[in-house]
Amino acid sequence: MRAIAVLVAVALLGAALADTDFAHKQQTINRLLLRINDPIRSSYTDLKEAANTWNPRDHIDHCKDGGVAVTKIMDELEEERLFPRHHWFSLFNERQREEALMLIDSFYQCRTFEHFMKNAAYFRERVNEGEFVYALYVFVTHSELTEGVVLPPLYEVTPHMFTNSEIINQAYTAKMTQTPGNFRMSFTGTKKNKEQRVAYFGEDIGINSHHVHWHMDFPFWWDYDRIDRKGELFFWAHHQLTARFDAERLSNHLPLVGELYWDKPIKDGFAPHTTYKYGGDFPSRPDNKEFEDVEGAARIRDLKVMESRIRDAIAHGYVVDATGNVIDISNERGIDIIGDIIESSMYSPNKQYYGALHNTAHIVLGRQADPRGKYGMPPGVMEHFETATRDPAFFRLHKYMDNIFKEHKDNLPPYTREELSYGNAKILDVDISELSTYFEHFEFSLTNALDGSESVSDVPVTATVPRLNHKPFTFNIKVEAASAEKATVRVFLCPTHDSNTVETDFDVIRWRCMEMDKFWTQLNPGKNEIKRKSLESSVAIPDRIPFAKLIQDADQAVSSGGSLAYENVRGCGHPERLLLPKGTKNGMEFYFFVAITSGDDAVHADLVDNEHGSTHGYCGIHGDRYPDKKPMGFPLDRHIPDPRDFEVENFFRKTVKVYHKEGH
Ligand code: CUO
Repeated sequence: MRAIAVLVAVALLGAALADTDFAHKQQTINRLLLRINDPIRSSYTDLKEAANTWNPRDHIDHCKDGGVAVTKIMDELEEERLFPRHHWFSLFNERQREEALMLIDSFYQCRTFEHFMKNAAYFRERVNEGEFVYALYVFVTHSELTEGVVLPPLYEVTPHMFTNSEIINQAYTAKMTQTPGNFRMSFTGTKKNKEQRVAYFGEDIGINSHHVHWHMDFPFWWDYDRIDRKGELFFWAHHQLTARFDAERLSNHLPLVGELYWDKPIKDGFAPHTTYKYGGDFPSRPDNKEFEDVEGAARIRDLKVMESRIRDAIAHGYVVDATGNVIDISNERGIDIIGDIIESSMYSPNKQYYGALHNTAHIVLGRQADPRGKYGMPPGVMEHFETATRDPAFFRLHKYMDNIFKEHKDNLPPYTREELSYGNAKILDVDISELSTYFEHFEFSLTNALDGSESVSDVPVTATVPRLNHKPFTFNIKVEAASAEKATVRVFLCPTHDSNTVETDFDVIRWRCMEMDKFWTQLNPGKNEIKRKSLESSVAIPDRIPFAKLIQDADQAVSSGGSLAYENVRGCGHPERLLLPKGTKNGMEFYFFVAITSGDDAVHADLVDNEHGSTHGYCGIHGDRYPDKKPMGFPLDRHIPDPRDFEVENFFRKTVKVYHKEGH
């Protein structure tokens, strides 16, 4: 996570800017996303003109596919078959997803940014806002035409999805009375609800942003090209979310999250206190709700069948593809296939047979308030990636799937001592600076939640949310090496106790470990000190750049003829400030576990000097292969029948405490 945004403003004296230089692209994306529910501002002349006078049908000769994709969506639009504007959008709604994908397809066929920009301006004013935002985010994330463009924080583009109805109501009042306002958001629930103690994690806007971006980097519907180890990343990113949630629970004296059972009531209810911009409140669910079939989506018994087919495949050690071929999964690549199957993604070898357990479960959980559609309720929080983690049932669902993945991992042979040892490195000690967490306040803009008018100026309206952070920390690994070699360093933090404060054995604990960092380093003969900062972690990203700052940077660069560049800004990445789980007053105990193995584990030759965007832990390297040849979670991903096998000189484990400081 080393490099943050770097703004370079170099005056290009007298040089006329091509309209597709980077600053112009950034400005265009900003403008397309500003006030998404309102028409494009008339002062944005290029875009406004395109929205009014450009007809995508007249320019199909510039499309890579001769206009097939754009014609398809234009036909649907003109025949009024598309969802209207001012209506909610959920990616899990099949028809809405189809429409969003048509839009993405049409963007993809543009050869130039200029062409894309005009088509985008045209559709922005005509298609459903949610579909447009989703399509634009996915396109900008993946397209070469928009390489380097930074997407504004989604919590400032569609604040309704990230904040409470109470705050939104206050914001509307502020706007109506033209009074600037800053409103304090509190987490949902009351002290009577124990789950409320960890709401700061599930409702954290950084976690929600990471999660929604993860699913934009790795969409389940993606079939443009092959994304490396996408199924395994689905397992790993969500396994880690679950492990991190569990650590937060332990720190708050709650038991580990229990898995969901289709035959048992959903223990925890949930009142989201969240409102759609259009479409009313998100539905609530009472405690102990029994699962019901969801009309038009799924029957509970079908979900059980999918689960048992997947468990059977794991027990057999193979899956059967759509044409009847047997695919061996009893190896380290098996997890990737099982990830594709469980989600399911387009890479699933047999969706017909194994179904889409995860995606269907999200819909089923999202609809339990109105399973027969009697009340015309909008989708639940589980039907949007940006809101799903708010519901405690999210973690129950993911624990349930995580246990299926674990079943597969536990069937694989444990790593042998030979596979774990690396003769060139002996870890002597690891020095770790103080580990402490605290709550702080964070302010973000709600301006885009409100209806605007070009004639009335905006009043500043913001929300302030409490959020967890930690003191920056460093660790220093002291290693003795025999020869000069490149090495792989993996660092994990694992809770040593469960909620009964009973120390459990390492084979149990390993599945609860949180990846802190992974990097490559050069070892020299003799004693080495490998120093690393929390800020450098390869699982995390820094705070997102505020929308207002992105607008200011781009406008300034365009008007001054300067250039603009941001380095290493990815939407996908665990928030750095949540790298450590919340500590306790007297210190919560963890193992700090370090494993050094050979540098041959590196997929790319330059990883010692180049971290390739530096959030590869949970998000891979964008557009490239995952950097580590070993399975994600190595060496803790497999069963450890004999703890002595882990006592190799290249591994090191130390007990540390994480403190929490109140009133920081
Ligand atoms: Cu991310 Cu269930 O996969 O939400």
